[in-house]
Amino acid sequence: MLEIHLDEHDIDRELRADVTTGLAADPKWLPPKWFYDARGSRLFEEITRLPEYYPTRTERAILAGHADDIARLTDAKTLVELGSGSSEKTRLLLDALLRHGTLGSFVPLDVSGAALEEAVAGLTADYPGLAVRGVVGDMTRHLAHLPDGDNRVVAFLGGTIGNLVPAERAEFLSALRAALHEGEWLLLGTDLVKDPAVVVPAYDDAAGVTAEFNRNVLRVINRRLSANFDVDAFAHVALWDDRNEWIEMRLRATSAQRVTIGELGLTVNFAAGEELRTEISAKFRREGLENELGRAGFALRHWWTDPAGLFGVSLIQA
Ligand code: AVJ
Repeated sequence: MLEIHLDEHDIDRELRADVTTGLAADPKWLPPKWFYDARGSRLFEEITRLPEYYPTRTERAILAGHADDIARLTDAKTLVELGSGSSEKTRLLLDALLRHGTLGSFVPLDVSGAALEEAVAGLTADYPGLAVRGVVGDMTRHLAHLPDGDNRVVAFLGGTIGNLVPAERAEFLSALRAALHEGEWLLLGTDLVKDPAVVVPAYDDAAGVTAEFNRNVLRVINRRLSANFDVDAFAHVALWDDRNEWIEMRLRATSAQRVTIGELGLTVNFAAGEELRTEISAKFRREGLENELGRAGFALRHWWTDPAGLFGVSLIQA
């Protein structure tokens, strides 16, 4: 079952607004959510299997080690997953929560109706007795539409919270806190600050998959807005911003480019060497995260990492 708070028309309007604003800005930027059409989602899946990209497998191992703790500590009746995508790691949690005996429903929320439909169908077949209800929505805007219940656990995994800049994060956490009752839970995955020699290759892999993923945003704009970006004239850039402690992905025009965006009646010029920012992926420290959570009215109750301290999973209470 799918509940839709966001349709193709809303998404189209949002894309037009983002492209209009971002390409007129100096420096130019585009929000990372536009990477994920069918091809972009496939490329991201491929990234998660790269030797350099540690976050996915590390988070999975942490969850595998603590899923039973999470079940025991929360007594979750409803599991909500934000940005669920393929819901693969979710199964670890569902299995543990069902073993524990409290779970009755699962609510994945994602912007992609197609991905969600597939996930819901698979989960409904594999978990008879579990009520699975997909919500098509934007996790930064549709938190108020989460189904009510008690003992809800909201999972936001993968480190995706790092795609938000600090002000957006504060706004997101406050909105989520407002949508929860006191005592309910947030299960949050955060990539951690570490040696740039480890983190940079995760965003600039030897096989060039991340470069293709990055350039995919230009293909999305070409297709959806009748634009004519010469995709191969943009080089992938991944750099560590030491002050902000985030990875920044950019696309650098390797020569001067004039791009027309047919649907917007817009022409955009890039100087040779000009960069377009396509993603930030912030890395966290426990203390900083605890402070941010506190300001939003949350308390960090449990903190789990892998032995090398690459990735953090925290269990947070409203
Ligand atoms: C899915 C947002 C967690 O920031 O690591 C992977 C996306 N970007 N490689 C991340 C991504 C480049 C990923 N998140």
